Amino acid sequence: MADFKLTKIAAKYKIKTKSSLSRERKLELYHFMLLTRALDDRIANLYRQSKVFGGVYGGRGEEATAVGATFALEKDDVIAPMIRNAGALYVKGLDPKRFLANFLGKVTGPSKGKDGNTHFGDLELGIFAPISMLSAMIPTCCGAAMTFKMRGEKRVALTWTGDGASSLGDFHEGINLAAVQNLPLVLFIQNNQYAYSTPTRLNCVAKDFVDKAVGYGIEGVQVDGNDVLAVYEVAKKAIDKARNGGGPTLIESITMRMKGHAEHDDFFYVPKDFYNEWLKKDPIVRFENYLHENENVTLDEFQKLNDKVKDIVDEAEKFALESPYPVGEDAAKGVYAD
Ligand SMILES: Cc1ncc(C[n+]2csc(CCOP(=O)(O)OP(=O)(O)O)c2C)c(N)n1
Repeated sequence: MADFKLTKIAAKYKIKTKSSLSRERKLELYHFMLLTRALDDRIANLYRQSKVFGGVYGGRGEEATAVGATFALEKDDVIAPMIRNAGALYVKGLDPKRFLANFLGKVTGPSKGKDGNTHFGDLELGIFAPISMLSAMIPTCCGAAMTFKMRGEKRVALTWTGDGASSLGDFHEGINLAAVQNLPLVLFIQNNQYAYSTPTRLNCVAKDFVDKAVGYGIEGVQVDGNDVLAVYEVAKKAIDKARNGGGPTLIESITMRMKGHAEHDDFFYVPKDFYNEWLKKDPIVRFENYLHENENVTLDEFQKLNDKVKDIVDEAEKFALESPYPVGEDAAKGVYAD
């Protein structure tokens, strides 16, 4: 079915970033952003059918920040994603089937049906499971980065924190430790304009979140978080620097959470005009315009890429729905080291 339509955008929203990536790699970026959004939407539907255990925290509008950053990593690098960064998991190689199965509490999910939502990891893929306490993954990543440094391994740890979470103690302790130890850490502040219902102006009086880097004597960079190529390029630079002994970088990625904090939150506190302005900067639509105009991606090609994602999501949903729930006897297994 040919239903793909290119939404034209105003000149001021067009992506003008110079990119070192090939056409093929750019199409991979597009694939991962589409996949992230399609899975987010599917999970939200399953939530409304009462098939999901726990809450559903999506990343609509923030796909470029997670996907662009992770795309710049090497296989042996590690990430600690937060609730808005599902796209990072797919880039790292997590099978969407396992992701959906986890939400449905099935044994085939990474936490084997013992935890709902996004609190899972996969150490073989280099993914640390999120600790629910906001910003706690920063010191955790410092630990990994320090290990890499002590072993003389050229590996990097990358994590994200929210604008709200950048006011917490672990953020400051973690960034300071990374700075004084010159650790191979890349830290994103994902400024999505809100911490639950609290707008950024009620959270921090610094003009820009990136200014927090100055206080710790490390490099800080600000990036348009809805331009996937820009996110990739700044991440790549920071990652290369970290890998070669140059120490940590703080990157503020400016984006917008285009839904409520979670599916139960109807978002009433976000002014309509503000939301509508961000809608024009949708990272997927902007990238589609870029690909069409700069890489000659045809509507037919877009259609095929969208169909492919739909097939992956349909298959993942079928797999998750058909997978069994865990049995009672297994409740205590895997809780501690066997
Ligand atoms: C230490 C701590 N306090 C409160 C919470 C509850 N909580 C979870 S997400 C959230 C909002 C976080 O906002 P932000 O850091 O800006 O990230 P965003 O949700 O916008 O991505 C809160 C208050 C928590 N998980 N940990």
